[in-house]
Formats: sequence, C-alpha cells, structure tokens
Amino acid sequence: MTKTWWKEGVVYQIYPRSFNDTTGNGVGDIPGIIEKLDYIKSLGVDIIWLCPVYKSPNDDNGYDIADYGNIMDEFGTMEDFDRLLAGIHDRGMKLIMDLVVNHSSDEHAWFEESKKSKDNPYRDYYIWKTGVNGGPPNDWQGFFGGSTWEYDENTEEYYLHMFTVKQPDLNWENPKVRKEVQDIVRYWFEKGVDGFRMDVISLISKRPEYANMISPLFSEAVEKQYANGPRIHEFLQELNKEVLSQYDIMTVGEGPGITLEHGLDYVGEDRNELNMVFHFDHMFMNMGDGGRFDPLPIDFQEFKDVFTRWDEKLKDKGWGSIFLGNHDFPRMVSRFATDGPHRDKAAKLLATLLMTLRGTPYVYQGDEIGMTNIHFDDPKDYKDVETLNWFRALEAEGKDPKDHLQAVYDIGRDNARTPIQWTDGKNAGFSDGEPWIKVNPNYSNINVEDQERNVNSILNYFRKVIQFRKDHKTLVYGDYEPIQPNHPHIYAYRRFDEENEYLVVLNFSDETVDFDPIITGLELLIYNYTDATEDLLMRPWEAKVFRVHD
Ligand code: TEU
Repeated sequence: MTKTWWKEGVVYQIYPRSFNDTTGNGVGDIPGIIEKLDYIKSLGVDIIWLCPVYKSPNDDNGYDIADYGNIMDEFGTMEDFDRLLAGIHDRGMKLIMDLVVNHSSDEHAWFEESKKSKDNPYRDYYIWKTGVNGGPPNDWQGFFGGSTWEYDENTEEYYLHMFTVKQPDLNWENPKVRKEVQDIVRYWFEKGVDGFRMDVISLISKRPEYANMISPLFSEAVEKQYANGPRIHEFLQELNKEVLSQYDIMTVGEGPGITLEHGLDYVGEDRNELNMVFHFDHMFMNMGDGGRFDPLPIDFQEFKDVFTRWDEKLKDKGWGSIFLGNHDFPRMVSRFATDGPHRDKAAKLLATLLMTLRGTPYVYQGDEIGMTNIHFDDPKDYKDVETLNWFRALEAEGKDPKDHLQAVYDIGRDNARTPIQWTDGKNAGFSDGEPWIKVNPNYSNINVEDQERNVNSILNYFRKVIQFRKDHKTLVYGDYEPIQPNHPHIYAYRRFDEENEYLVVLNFSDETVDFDPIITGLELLIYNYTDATEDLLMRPWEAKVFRVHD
C-alpha cells in the first residue's frame, strides 16, 4: 500500500457560515477563520476542508454557486482568501475546497444565458427537456422533496434540478461543461489549494433515457438511477488525466448512491479517479420507509458492520474516509452515542473510534468540544432549505410542522449548523451581531474557552487521541480485525502490522460490561476515564486502547 500525506493526515471540516463572525453581521467569515488558525493547528489536524465560500445567493448555503472564481461577499474578499491559504500553509497545514459542479446556481451567468432561448450557446450547459402529457418529463423526486423538473415559460421546456429549483444540474455530456470544470479546478490549484471535496460527484453522469422512478424507495432510486451513471468513470478519469494528476493534491468524492459494490470503481488505486469517497452506509442507515424525516433508531450491529465491510473492501487497493457527521447530519454525539449525562465520555469514545479506524479521519467543527443537536421550539427558527421544504410539504397536507419537530430534532441538518460555541459570553463568542441561526443555549456549559482550561476536557482528549494516531502509524496503515463482532454493546477491534498490535475496546452503552477479548499482554495507552485501569470491566461509554505485547 502506498503511503501519502492524505492517508496520514487528519481533516478538520469548516462550515464557514457558523464558524466565527468578525464583522458583526451574524455570519461567519474568512477573517474569522484566520483568527482561529492557531486554535485549529493546536488540535493537531493537518488538512482543513472548507465548505463553499464562492459567490452564491445562498439558497443552499453556498452549495448553489453563482461564480466559481470569486468569494461570497458575506465571507470576505479574494485577498482574505489568499491570506487564509497562506496562513494555513505557514502553519504546515493544507487546504481542500468544496467543488460543487453537479449543479450551479440559477444565478450563474451560464444559466442566465441558457434560459434565454433554445439556441443560446449556453443552452446545453444544463439539462432541458420537453414535458410529457402536460407535465414534467418524468416522475423523479428530488433530494429535497418535490419534482426534479422546473418549467420555464419563456422556452416552454423543463430544466433538471436534483436539489432546489435554484440549483440547476449541469450537463456533463457537453464537453464544454467538462472543460469549464477543468478550468475551475486548475484555477484553484494554481492558487495553491491542496485538493477538493467533490459535492455529489456520483450524480454527474445522467442516464439518458430519463425513465420514471424505478422504485418508490428513494435510496434505491438514488443508487440505481440517479447515481453511478454510464459515463461517471469516464468523466472522472478525464478530469484526473487533464488536471488532478498534474498536482500533488487530494480528492474526496461525496457519494450518495455509492455502495460497497461501486466503492473500488471510484477509489481503486489502478482507476485514476478519486483518492477517497464519502459513502453514506452509516449515515443513511436509519432512514425509515418515509425517507429522511422518518428516522429509525440506530442499529448498533449494522453500524459496526458498515465499517468492517468497507475496510474489507478497500484494504488492498483503495482508501477510505472515516466520518461520523458533517454539515448535513445531526451531531455525532447526539446521534451515534448520547448527549445525556454520559456525553463527555461518549464524545471521547467517538473521538477514539475516529482516530483508530483505517482511513482518513474527518472531524466536523464543534465535535471536538462535544457540541450537541439543537431543539428549536418554533419551526421559524429553522433555516435549512431541506427542513423548510419538508415543513412546506407537511403544510400542503394540512399538517402543522410544530407537531412533527421530533423528526427534525433527530435528523435535521441545522443540528450541525448552529454557531461554534467559543465562550460562555454573548452569542457564545461567535458574533457581536445577531447570528444567522440561533446559538444552542447549552453554550454556557459547552464551549471552547472552558474546555481549554480543563486538562480532561473533550477538547484536550481530541488533541491527545489525534496525536496518538500520528505517533502510531499502525493505526493509519495497519490491518483491522473486529473482535466479537456480534457483541450487543462493545465495538472492539485489533489494529496490527508486523511490528505492532493494538486493541481498541469501546463500550457503546449506559451499562457496565465485563468484556473478555481473550487477548493477553495488554498495556493501557489511551482511555477516556481518568481513573481507568488495565482491566476490561468497561463502564458506560468507556473507551480504552491497549498495546498488545507478545
Ligand atoms: O449533499 C448531498 C447529499 O446527498 C446529502 O447528504 C444531502 O445533503 C441531503 O441532506 C439529502 O437528504 C451535498 C452537500 O453536502 C449539501 O450540503 C448540499 O445541500 C447538497 O449536496 C447539494 O449541493
């Protein structure tokens, strides 16, 4: 297996809107990130992934880009961006950007041209179709609900949008579009950025028949009909050959619909496509029949099995990404562990999991202090377009969103989008003005300033366990083998190579569990209870990592 910086690095994801506001307009900004670079460096992370900062009308918080070569006014200027990049590089870190090219904003100049007339030179930059029987071209449902087709009266055709109406899908069949994407990517590489996270990259190649949905199950339609289209690998190989391969950069493709079966096609070392993908097997595992807003409890067995199956799939020829949350999902501690009385231990346990599996770990901003989900009483406090669309759909059925807030508490994207809690002062130290989304009221107890002062805080544990991963390369490259994989409460595994062996034991429960891994010669190295001992009587949410001696 080849060794590289992006396999050994730890990534920290920034959602700029909610990170740190220096202007008082209630929106985080690039100078706000610059101000916190020493803090980010102090975590021990190597790579920053910055969510979109390009010009955007913000229908989907920057995932609707109106100009790929400029910075959003609310976030600052290109000079600010250049200072950010230099500040990151000065500290020995790298920066990866978000590349959102499955779609653009409808306010992008290309789309403004495209909608003017059927013979406009930009018409084929997007996907236009005539209607069928007075309705849309087919019955496709979008990621945020409703039809994926929007009628345009001027030219009497429909355009495709897999996300909001303000996010028209680009037509990758058009070689000019692919060339534009290459130019965008090259532009940022020439500026010195170190890679890209590629938004919904699995969706760029459409199936030309545009047949009706093959299944009422959204996840099935995504995998078999929306994603993994016939030319996806050709497109990625072309991008790789023309641009990616010319630079020492990293790529991680975001991949709804990328299941185990497709994984290696995208990331196999012999494929010349992407370095890693984010698959969603654990992130969408608890969707009920009603889709995202019909969540089921997390199935712990399945949760473990997902990591095991993917490790097995990628171990010889690929590489994985290890993440438990991002800006699209609830807070990891609330979702996969507990934000009740055991929150402190539970957050540390998840940090241990992130840093001891094989694959590049991604830490989402705020998880390093154990930030939790938000429960707004008033539906009006929610800002996410996906949640708002769902409220609208409920209202259309005569229902009151107020009666359905539990689903949003469980699964809504705003859970992860409340401002970072820096202090116990005004607006949690995020902004002097009124934050664009309300701060989680628990900031008086959960904040960076407080955790800096406490050697045993979640924050300081993150620092310790990140350093631990870096000091023990076996945790990066070594083999992974689950121990007693069917245990109802414990997630345990060995990581080993020819020289070293480690045992990780994580108690995912509120109970004390007497665990017997039948392995001897254990020396305790990392643990989340200060008074931990070498035994395996695991207290609630206890995590221990041992060296295994022969
Ligand atoms: O997300 C795509 C995706 O498939 C989901 O995780 C999704 O956002 C969703 O919540 C479906 O239920 C990416 C971005 O990460 C997301 O923020 C954008 O809204 C989306 O693409 C469109 O660009």
